[in-house]
Amino acid sequence: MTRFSAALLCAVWLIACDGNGFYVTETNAMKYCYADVTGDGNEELILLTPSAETTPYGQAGSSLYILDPGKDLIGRHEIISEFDVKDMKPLTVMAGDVNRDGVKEVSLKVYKTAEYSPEYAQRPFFFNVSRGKLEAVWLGSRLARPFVDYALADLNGDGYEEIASLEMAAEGYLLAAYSWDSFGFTCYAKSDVHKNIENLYNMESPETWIKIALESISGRQ
Ligand SMILES: [Ca+2]
Ligand SMILES: [Ca+2]
Ligand SMILES: [Ca+2]
Repeated sequence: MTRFSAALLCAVWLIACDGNGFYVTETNAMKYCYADVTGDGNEELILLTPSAETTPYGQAGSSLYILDPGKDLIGRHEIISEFDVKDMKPLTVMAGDVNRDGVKEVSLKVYKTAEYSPEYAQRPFFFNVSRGKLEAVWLGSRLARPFVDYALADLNGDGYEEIASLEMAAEGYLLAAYSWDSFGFTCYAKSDVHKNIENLYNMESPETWIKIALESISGRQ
């Protein structure tokens, strides 16, 4: 490495992490959301940076940052916590208080194997980051069926988030709703099976939870 390229690399590194700050750019913000995950009443910016690895479901993330939200996404943000999550191959990040304890969990949709399920698959993981550590709340090996995607949304209007998932059934697709039951999630509602996803999105007079589920799954960045 020449002295010039070493200096350039150093300068780029300094811009990305000056002191306790992280500089968000259009390329390092792979997936992000805003939520109060520290339990102090103020929202944080929760951001996944990209890794070099891709999966059948798209690019996998590298680091999970909990950042001071600042004014804009692009720019320097104070780092509250930083976690290396690349081994779990996270595909996206979201947040919600799924276990109803007053603190929002960070959920990573990951692409990995599980202890009793050795094939690679999308799996829903939940963590508490409010104590500056990545504390596992629930590392799900699966939902009731293989899923296309899931979102966190208040499906029943009680102020806490449930899991809304778009799942594959033998004859098509369905939506399912899961709520926390102190050890994990229980499926408490599901839609009819629709032959294709378009039919599911265009179903006539859907129930309220289905409407919210469809909006939250389709509205995720
Ligand atoms: Ca907070
Ligand atoms: Ca919680
Ligand atoms: Ca709820």
